[in-house]
Amino acid sequence: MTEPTACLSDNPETGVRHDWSRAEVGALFELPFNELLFQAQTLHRRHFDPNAVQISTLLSIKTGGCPEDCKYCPQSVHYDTGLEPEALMDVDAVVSAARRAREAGASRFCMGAAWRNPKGKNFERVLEMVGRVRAEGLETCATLGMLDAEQSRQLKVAGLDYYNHNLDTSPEFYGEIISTRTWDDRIDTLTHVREAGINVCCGGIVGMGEGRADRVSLLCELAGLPEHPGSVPINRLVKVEGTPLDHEADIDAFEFVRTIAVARILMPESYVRLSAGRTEMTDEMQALCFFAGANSIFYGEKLLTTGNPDTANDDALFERLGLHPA
Ligand code: SAM
Ligand code: DTB
Ligand code: SF4
Repeated sequence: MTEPTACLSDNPETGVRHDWSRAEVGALFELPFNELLFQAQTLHRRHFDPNAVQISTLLSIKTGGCPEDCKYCPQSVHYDTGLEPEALMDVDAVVSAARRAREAGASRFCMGAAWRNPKGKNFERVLEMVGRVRAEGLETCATLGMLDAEQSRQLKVAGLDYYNHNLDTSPEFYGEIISTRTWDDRIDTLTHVREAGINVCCGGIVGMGEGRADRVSLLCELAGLPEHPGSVPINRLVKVEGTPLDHEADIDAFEFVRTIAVARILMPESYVRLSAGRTEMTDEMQALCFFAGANSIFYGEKLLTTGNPDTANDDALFERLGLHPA
């Protein structure tokens, strides 16, 4: 039997490292499933209450019509998914939705816009939304596409707590998925956000036809950022008719759970969000993801444009597993 090259004893203090090699991370993926989950859960409970799950709610504040060509995305103008584009919402309507989310138990409200990057009057309206949502007592998060340094500073001043901008996949596989925005563009936005003092929410999507080596590489890149993202969303591809990835084969359920476990081990102080794709997962699979170290979800019946589990089902799942909101 070969010995794993990485284990908890490498990091007796906090387990936080930024120098994980592809070989080490590949070795974690290769561990027997029970061994991997045990390591992930052991590290998880050093840093978090193992029964607490952070609850975020998403709202699409500007839907569809996006000029980018991300092959997974129903909101791109490049694909005919039957989605009706909508203009940027009014501030009052967003604040009402945020209030409802808070009353339903969310601690963070995430506003998503299908833009390459925000501009002009629309950006000013988003700044107002951020301030008003924060005044409702919620943590604020936004995902608006690429940001420059000045926009990042303005969002910080307006009260933005988190900015979501994903690496999406490995640098090696990236060109198969997106051609209109480069990997380096994404790194630049993440730098601006971090330097403005906003917490970074950054993860990716699995199940897009990438190989395990790409999942290894994506997680190495995330853990290699100058600071580990405060939140790491792991999305399982939601296949939408009309997008080029509609007919992609499903990723194996255990491989998905392994991806969560490795994310937990590599970024032990980060919230790992079991993100898009829960509607297609069984309760049992989600329970395994929580055991593997996932400790955040999107709660509410819609993600941006696609479905998310019924809140009644999520409430029942929390009850059955003895989980509580963080
Ligand atoms: N337009 C902005 C951007 O991409 O920079 C923000 C919104 S975009 C929808 C946010 C993230 O949602 C994407 O980076 C991607 O990781 C995720 N996403 C989009 N469509 C998805 C799908 N069909 N399945 C899983 N995740 C998806
Ligand atoms: C993230 O990583 N996942 C969320 C959030 N960040 C913005 C979005 C998932 C979108 C799924 C497809 C849709 O509903 O349009
Ligand atoms: Fe546009 Fe974001 Fe969708 Fe890409 S993921 S097409 S940038 S909305």
